[in-house]
Amino acid sequence: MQAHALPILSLLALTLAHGNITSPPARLPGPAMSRACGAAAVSAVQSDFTGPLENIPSSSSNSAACNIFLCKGAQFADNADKVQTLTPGETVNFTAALPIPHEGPANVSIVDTATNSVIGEPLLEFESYADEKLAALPKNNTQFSVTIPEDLGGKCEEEGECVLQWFWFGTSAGQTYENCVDFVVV
Ligand SMILES: *[C@@H]1O[C@H](CO)[C@@H](O)[C@H](O)[C@H]1NC(C)=O
Ligand SMILES: *[C@@H]1O[C@H](CO)[C@@H](O)[C@H](O)[C@H]1NC(C)=O
Ligand SMILES: *[C@@H]1O[C@H](CO)[C@@H](O)[C@H](O)[C@H]1NC(C)=O
Ligand SMILES: *[C@@H]1O[C@H](CO)[C@@H](O)[C@H](O)[C@H]1NC(C)=O
Ligand SMILES: [Cu+2]
Repeated sequence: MQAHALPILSLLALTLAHGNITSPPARLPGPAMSRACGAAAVSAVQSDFTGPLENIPSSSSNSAACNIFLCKGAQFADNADKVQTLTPGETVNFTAALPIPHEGPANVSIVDTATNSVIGEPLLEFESYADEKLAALPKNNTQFSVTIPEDLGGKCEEEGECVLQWFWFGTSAGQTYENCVDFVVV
């Protein structure tokens, strides 16, 4: 019995994939997230990088340092090597993987990480994203681009201040997905 438990769990982990951003490089968990959110939260993300926020144990925690609903709990300190340098008006191409789609709304926005607030309007919005009832997903679900606004009001000039956050909510699944790309404008 015992001997079989591990392979079965591994198989489940492989089949429970849902979706994530694969380019540009998005924030991943690391030691700073472990300190802020706990090692169990990091393990949960690492067990399936495409899993929803609801699978991360500290999503109900009130720890001030950890907000799973901002960048999936991933911290700038663990990702300082991934900052994209962008210019106003620049187009940024994204690729996403959606191994298990769940229909619902999605968007990409610039988020001020200090306040977890959206700067300006969403850069891209899907009323209906990742619709598993379609024979094939539209290409724009996994390959899309956003344009950096001309005027960010002086924000997003310091590393860690702003992220491009991909957000997707699978309505019937009740599952939320987020990934954040750190960037600065020059
Ligand atoms: C996305 O998922 C892939 C496959 O599990 C993983 O290699 C990659 O690190 C993940 N990226 C993010 C930002 O979650
Ligand atoms: C972004 O995608 C567009 C359309 O597919 C392509 O023409 C453009 O070269 C891409 N830009 C970069 C920087 O890869
Ligand atoms: C993105 O979509 C979600 C789900 O509809 C919504 O809660 C959120 O407010 C949207 N973000 C923005 C910036 O509109
Ligand atoms: C994505 O593509 C579909 C199918 O072509 C289209 O109906 C939809 O408006 C597009 N969505 C966005 C946000 O570009
Ligand atoms: Cu899912």
